Amino acid sequence: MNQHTNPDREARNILIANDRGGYTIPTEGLYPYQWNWDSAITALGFAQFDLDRAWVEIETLFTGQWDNGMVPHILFHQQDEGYFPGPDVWGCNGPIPSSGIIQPPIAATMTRKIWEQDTAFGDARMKALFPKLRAWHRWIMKWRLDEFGAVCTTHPWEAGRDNAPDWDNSMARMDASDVGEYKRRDTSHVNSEDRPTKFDYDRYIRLVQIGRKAAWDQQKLLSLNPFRIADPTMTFTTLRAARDLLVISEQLGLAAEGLSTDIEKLEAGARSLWNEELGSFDARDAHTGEMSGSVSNASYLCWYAGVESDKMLERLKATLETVPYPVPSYDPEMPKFDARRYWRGPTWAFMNMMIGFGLQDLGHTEHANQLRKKTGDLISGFGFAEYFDPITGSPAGGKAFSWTAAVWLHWAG
Ligand code: 9WN
Repeated sequence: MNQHTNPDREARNILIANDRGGYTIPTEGLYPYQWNWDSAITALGFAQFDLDRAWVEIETLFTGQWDNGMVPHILFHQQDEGYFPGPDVWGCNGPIPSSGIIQPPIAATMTRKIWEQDTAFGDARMKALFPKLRAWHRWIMKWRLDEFGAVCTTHPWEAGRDNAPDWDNSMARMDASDVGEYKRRDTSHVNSEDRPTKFDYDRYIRLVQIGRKAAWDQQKLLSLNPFRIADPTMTFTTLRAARDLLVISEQLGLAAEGLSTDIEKLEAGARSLWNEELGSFDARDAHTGEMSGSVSNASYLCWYAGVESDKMLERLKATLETVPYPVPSYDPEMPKFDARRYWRGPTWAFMNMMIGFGLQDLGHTEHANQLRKKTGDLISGFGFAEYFDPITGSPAGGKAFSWTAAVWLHWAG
């Protein structure tokens, strides 16, 4: 462990160094573009010392919004050979070169927090953003709901938890034999043992090829895309976004037709992800109906969505007591747990913050504080890493990471 003596300054400096003028890259080298949910978290960090810059982060993200309302998961503001797959592989036609999928819609929630903090200019900037946030929400409600009202991810990158065990069975059913040659860049920046495997990458790229061939036509992809999974990340974040959009619209006197109905549908969808046998919220393959049997850190986002669960609270208590650096992205008791390999075990500070927001909102203050303190100790002890080994705390992945810095500034520090 290497104590960081002035983490406040370090965190601010990371955001400033990763700022590319209007948008922030997650980390130098590994991720040289603007990522959707990273930016929403990063904006919260900027809000602690530069409110205007916080707004700009979100406003820049929405300059990449497609005409149909979709907000891409990556905006390729400029070309960079250090990342694969780049804009030429995705083949999209939005206002800014981009990927063709989304990420969990947390922008409405984080923007609400910035708006509440900005008593001087917040209302005007929120009024300008609101129709865009609303349009993205409409797009998700139109294209991503399953028959129960849960929200589906159509690519492992879409849920933002690339190689989570939640997708294993669905990925194993996919044929990627005709993916062709390609060159990964991620493993030239960080340890390949900590990254998704080739088996996974072949399927990530194959899914991009399928989307591109369909010109990202969502109607066609409903039947063409072999990967469609109702998942706790997408469902809980969309439900929370709908609740926040409703509150914003009420306070600013903006039209909100449909939002209350959306909330009802999404609440039913969220409940449908409860796996009684597992005793946890879980993912479900929308093509087969099969549950994944995964307890992930996304399972604990229920409170973030305003969904109470005594059983998840019991589970969280046990996790806080037994795992040295919680919350692991996959339950250490389960056979597929891997303390280093990306979303198959490691702890992610920004997920902890979102779990903490939910706990606090639903009155579980003691647990929220415990989680905040443990996350703070992790960052001040091991630095601003992309993610951490939940057993030893050792840092992994990219260094000087924007969302870890933002978590420190906004919540954990
Ligand atoms: C693909 C940027 C992103 C995060 C994701 C994380 C990782 C990308 C990758 O990095 O995904 O989107 O190439 O591995 O899984 O959550 O937004 O930090």
